[in-house]
Amino acid sequence: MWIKLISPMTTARPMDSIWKTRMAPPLALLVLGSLTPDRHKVTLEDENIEKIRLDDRPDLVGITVKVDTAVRAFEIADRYRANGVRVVMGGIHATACPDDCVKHADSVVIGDAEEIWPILVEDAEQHSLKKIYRNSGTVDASRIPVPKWDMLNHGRYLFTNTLTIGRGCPWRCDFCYNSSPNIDSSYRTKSISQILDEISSLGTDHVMFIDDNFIGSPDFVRKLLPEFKRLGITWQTAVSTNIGLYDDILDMMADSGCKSLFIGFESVNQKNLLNCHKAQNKIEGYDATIEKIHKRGMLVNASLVFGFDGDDASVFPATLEWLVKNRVSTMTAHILTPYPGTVLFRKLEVEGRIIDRNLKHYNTAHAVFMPAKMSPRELESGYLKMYADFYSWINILRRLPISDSQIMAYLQFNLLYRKFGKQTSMLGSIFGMRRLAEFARRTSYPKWRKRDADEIVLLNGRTALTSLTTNR
Ligand code: B12
Ligand code: SF4
Repeated sequence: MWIKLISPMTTARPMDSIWKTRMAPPLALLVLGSLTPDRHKVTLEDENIEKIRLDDRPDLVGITVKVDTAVRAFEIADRYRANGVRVVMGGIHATACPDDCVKHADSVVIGDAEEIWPILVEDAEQHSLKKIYRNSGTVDASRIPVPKWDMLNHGRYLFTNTLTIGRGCPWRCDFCYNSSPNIDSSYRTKSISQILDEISSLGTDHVMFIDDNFIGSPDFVRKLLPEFKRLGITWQTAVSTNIGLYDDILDMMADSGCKSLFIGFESVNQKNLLNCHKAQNKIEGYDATIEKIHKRGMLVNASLVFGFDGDDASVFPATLEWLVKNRVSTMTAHILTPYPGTVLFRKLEVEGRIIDRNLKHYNTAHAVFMPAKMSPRELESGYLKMYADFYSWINILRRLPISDSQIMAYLQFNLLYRKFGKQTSMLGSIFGMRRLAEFARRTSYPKWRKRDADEIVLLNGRTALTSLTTNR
């Protein structure tokens, strides 16, 4: 069979450039590529980097669906099905809201693909697809394969060095997709050798861990980090705010090449955090946590959410002041968004506060619900002003890192990615995103270089060559 996998167009926010939409490939589809038996041909089209064909006739189309891409995913699916091509949907939104997707697909996969995809492909071959596929239990992380990286046009993406050390998160915040009943967010890690093999398959010593929460198991991380040190990699990841409780892990992170941490602070109002069941975030510890990270030479990317019931218009200047005071390097702001399926969605639905059901607007740049203490317009304009103020010249200067070693990475993110992102990303289209990313890494992290397969095998000293030859 010919199986075509599709990633539909992301709905960019007003401040996003193509750096964002071409940031990284859809890892899920590369995983599906690896899970597909060799006798089938698998191809990938990502609408974020290329115009996709809709008039071809694969035997099966697989679409990954996120909330902001759902509308486009349905259009693509309807076109194919009108031509008699069978369509399967999976991914976060398909899992949280299978009933919406099933109207546009022959089959919907609920949850991880590792157990189901080989069964589904066989059913497709036998022309006996079922409407819904669901895992028999939590999928063990040992089943997660090395993604099939050779399906990609690497030059079109900013980063092709993404991986996870596991799946899930120990917490269940009301606004997060992890609070949806269909999402199996139980925290699981891959084995250390699986992770090292996956790092090897990337062919670089700068890697980005895109886990929900890298410190989901502090004990596991304590065993893993010495291996990173041995490999000599440079890396980045996302952690929850309780990282501030683990001085030893912070030491090990810095020592093993970690350069920056993305952290969901979400709000500087404790009541907001308690109301959305994000009780692990303790505001009184925020400043000390940031200081501990900075002292160890790592940057902080703060993720913030605006529009909680405790937020009035004063939340914007108060949060800005806190960010600048703590010299937070980068900020990703979001308007609180009730992803369908989450606890937050159900709460706002019951209260009759959902005012916009166009899922294209669920990209965290729109007020799709009625805020408690602001008008939707005030929330949207406060959010936009927050970006403008945080990335103003004066605040970029006021937030300059204390350590010289962080300055290049700081300026690149603040100026080239955020402030002048629309202009600089055009260079990426001309010269290739990957080349510019390599330039950025060389200047930010002087020790960075590409590694060839043999060198990585020597470093890893185990089964890496197998992964490289079979998966690249
Ligand atoms: C990396 C990442 C990004 C990257 C790269 C995105 C890309 N090209 O894929 C960047 C930074 C660009 C990004 C951007 C955004 N992101 Co994002 N992102 C993630 C993150 C952290 C990891 C995704 C990932 O690759 N996971 C690893 C893969 C292997 O897991 P997976 O996708 O779940 O796939 C498995 C199954 O779901 C299933 N599956 C998936 N697709 C398919 C398809 C078929 C056919 C089948 C059978 C199975 C299947 O099989 C896979 C293997 O088991 C997730 C959080 C998360 N843990 O998922 C958020 C997440 C997906 N992002 C989210 C959001 C909201 C966004 C933005 C809108 C944010 C913004 N304000 O701009 C944008 C735009 C999203 C978009 N359309 O791509 C939300 C989506 C919520 C929702 N209900 O859909 C998430 C869940 C974060 C969150 N906690 O809220 N994101
Ligand atoms: S800590 Fe982060 S990833 Fe985990 S449930 Fe909360 S918001 Fe989601």
